[in-house]
Amino acid sequence: MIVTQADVMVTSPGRNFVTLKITTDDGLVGYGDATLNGRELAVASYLRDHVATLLIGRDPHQIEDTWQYLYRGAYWRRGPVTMAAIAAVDVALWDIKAKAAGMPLYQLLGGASRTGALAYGHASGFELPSLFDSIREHLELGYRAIRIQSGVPGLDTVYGVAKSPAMGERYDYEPARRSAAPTAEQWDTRAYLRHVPTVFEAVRNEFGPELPLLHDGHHRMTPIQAAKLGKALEPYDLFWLEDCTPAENQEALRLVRRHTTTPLAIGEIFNTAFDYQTLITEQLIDYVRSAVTHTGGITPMKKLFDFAAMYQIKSGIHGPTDISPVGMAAALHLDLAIHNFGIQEYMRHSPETLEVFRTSYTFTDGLLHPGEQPGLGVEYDEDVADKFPYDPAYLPVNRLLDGTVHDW
Ligand code: EZ4
Ligand code: CO
Repeated sequence: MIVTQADVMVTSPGRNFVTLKITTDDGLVGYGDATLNGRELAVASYLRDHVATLLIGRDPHQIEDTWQYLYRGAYWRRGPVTMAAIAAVDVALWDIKAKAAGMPLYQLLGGASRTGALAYGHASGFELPSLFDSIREHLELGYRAIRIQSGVPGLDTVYGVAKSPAMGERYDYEPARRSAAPTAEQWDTRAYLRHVPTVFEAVRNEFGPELPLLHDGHHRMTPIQAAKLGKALEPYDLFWLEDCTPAENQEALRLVRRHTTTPLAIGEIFNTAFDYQTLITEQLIDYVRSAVTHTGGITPMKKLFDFAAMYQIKSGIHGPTDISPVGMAAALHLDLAIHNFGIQEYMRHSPETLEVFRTSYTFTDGLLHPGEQPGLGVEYDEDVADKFPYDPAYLPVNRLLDGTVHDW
């Protein structure tokens, strides 16, 4: 079998997605997600202009060799654009291999280690009543674990919080906004640190001690601020505190870890195992947050999780709606197969997105399952996709109240 065609497809059913389609002379087709929110066309160009022709004539079964060829062969290693492009190729080849084997992909990764993958959803509200409503909605949908993001007194816009959920706005479809330039959000870390523990106290009082609760700090704290928050949240028994600091400085986590037993999750903006080296070997985190789509695909993610397992660190694969259903399916096959699964983020895609991407994964009683279709189990409808042309969208930027740009 050889690769005969590699097409890069961009569609925008409510938000932008980049998908690689690899076709073989046997007529098998594999899909890979190459979506990098807010910088989509850079990955599309990387694939179209620099990778597609290299794939033609290759044996699609040689996944490891193709991965190394693209990673080492580029000479310029790592980085989100390169690693998203390589991920798309890797996942598309795994899709083809599993289809050729007539098995769902998880079978090729070692088979199922569990009946389903525990998912967490995103509840949010500017005030406690709307936050409580959002939590109840998620419980009704079957979620057994919930991320909590709340407004902060004095701030008009806050990461992770739907502005008008009563108007039917779901935070899930955000935050890439369709505008010629990024929108601006505000931030005040001290106000946030004063407020968040009161929110978790109220949520625990209302919903009891059992429900696993998560929170995303979104890279906004210094190490000592993160340590303080982790400590303040200990009475509320979080499942994890995510991205408490901008963790490209891995050493920062030593200070946080010294001060708190709140479990820590990091890595949605990382793109290789090297980004985790200190964090894993020094056991500074509890959950690896990488997305399959942004970390080079299934091949390196399996290695990364096996490495993490030696230190009792678990998975918490990134699953926002800017990961396409193809990237989501790839995550679910890994979730089912690896031993050190922790939790899977699941925000649910919009109906328009699910018209383009026909998925066979399921969400039942709070657990996700990739389904039993051969391959990834996702089909891409090109006719529907063509109805939704690319539409530029940016993530917001964040400014402190005095105008200083802060981490978003
Ligand atoms: O803001 O993927 O934990 N989830 C997140 C996400 C990120 C988006 C950015 O594109 O932090 O919602
Ligand atoms: Co996050």
